Amino acid sequence: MTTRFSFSLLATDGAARLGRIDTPRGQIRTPAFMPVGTAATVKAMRPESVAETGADILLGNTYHLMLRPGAERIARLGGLHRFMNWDRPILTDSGGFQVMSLAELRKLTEKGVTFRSHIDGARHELTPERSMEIQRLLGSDIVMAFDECPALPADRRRIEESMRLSMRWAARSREAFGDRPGHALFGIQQGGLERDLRAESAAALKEIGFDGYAVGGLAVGEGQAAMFGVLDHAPAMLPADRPRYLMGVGKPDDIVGAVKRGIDMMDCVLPTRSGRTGQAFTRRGAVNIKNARHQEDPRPLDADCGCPACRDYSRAYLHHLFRAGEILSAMLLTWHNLHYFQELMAGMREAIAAGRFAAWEAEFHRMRALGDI
Ligand code: PRF
Ligand code: ZN
Repeated sequence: MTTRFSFSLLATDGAARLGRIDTPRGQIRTPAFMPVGTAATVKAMRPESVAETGADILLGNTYHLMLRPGAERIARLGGLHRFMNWDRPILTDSGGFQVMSLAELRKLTEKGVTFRSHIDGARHELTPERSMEIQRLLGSDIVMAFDECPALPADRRRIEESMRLSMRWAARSREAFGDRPGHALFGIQQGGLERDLRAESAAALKEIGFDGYAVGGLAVGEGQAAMFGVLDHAPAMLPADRPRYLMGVGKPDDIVGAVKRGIDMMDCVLPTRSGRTGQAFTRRGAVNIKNARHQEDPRPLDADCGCPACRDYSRAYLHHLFRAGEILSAMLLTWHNLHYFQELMAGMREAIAAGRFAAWEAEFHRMRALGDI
């Protein structure tokens, strides 16, 4: 192994951070946005196209891959990178969050969680130990600790008990992960909107010791103001010399607000899922391509975007493809959205490097206020 996993903090501007993660599979420029490749594919995109949008790292899911096609099968086929033909870093989520949102007949105990598959109803069990084993079989570069995340609103008692269970699971995750040079294990802070529980969780994770730290348990129904309220203090509770990852976030303005508050990594299905439902993100806000106002518009989606959808096609054509239910519609809009999210990250990285984040953010909000074309 030539490179071990390491994080370098290159510049700061207020709480915003510019950094670089080095892994044996390549560098991750931070702040980073990770496209979601749930089922060993970023839906509607070939992996080389995902790389062309500027992504350094993808997210994969323990839950989906253990059910189909199975972690042992992927391992026999050479691991997830080879299976899906993506040779750059992959971060995998640990499964607990997806079990709670997708699986049926869930049963939570100290040991872990048992559930029935949402695909065929088969019984399965996930524990911290099994989650670490699955993520190792997949060949994940950044492994997430096994946690539990209650939906909000929830009462304080429930948040507190769940957070403490997640911290015991974090210690078991650390133990089961062992020492794997070149691979990283991230702990996940929980604690809902409660500042003292967030602090208790951060202290527990730091005591165990991780290669990076995620802020979990947000974007689960609390709204942006409450989420930013937590992000005003939670990132600073985590070690400054490790990457900080905000899980499952978010819309462009959520991402900008999170980076402003000291977050280095994020993931979300929004650019890919929206690409399949006709929603495109541009500097002037969201555009719904199925709207009749686009049906004879010869202009591109965004004249300043260099992606294939904007470079080679009109709004009228994209509208037609969507209305006709054509597969190319999902392909082009997903490409555009991923390109937009990566440009957003690149813009923030440049602004932090130049010490101009506040001005960049003002311009970001000014453009959105103008509205579409
Ligand atoms: N934990 C894990 N995955 C997650 C979350 C979490 O809290 C969230 C919350 N936004 C998204 N994905 N393991
Ligand atoms: Zn575009």
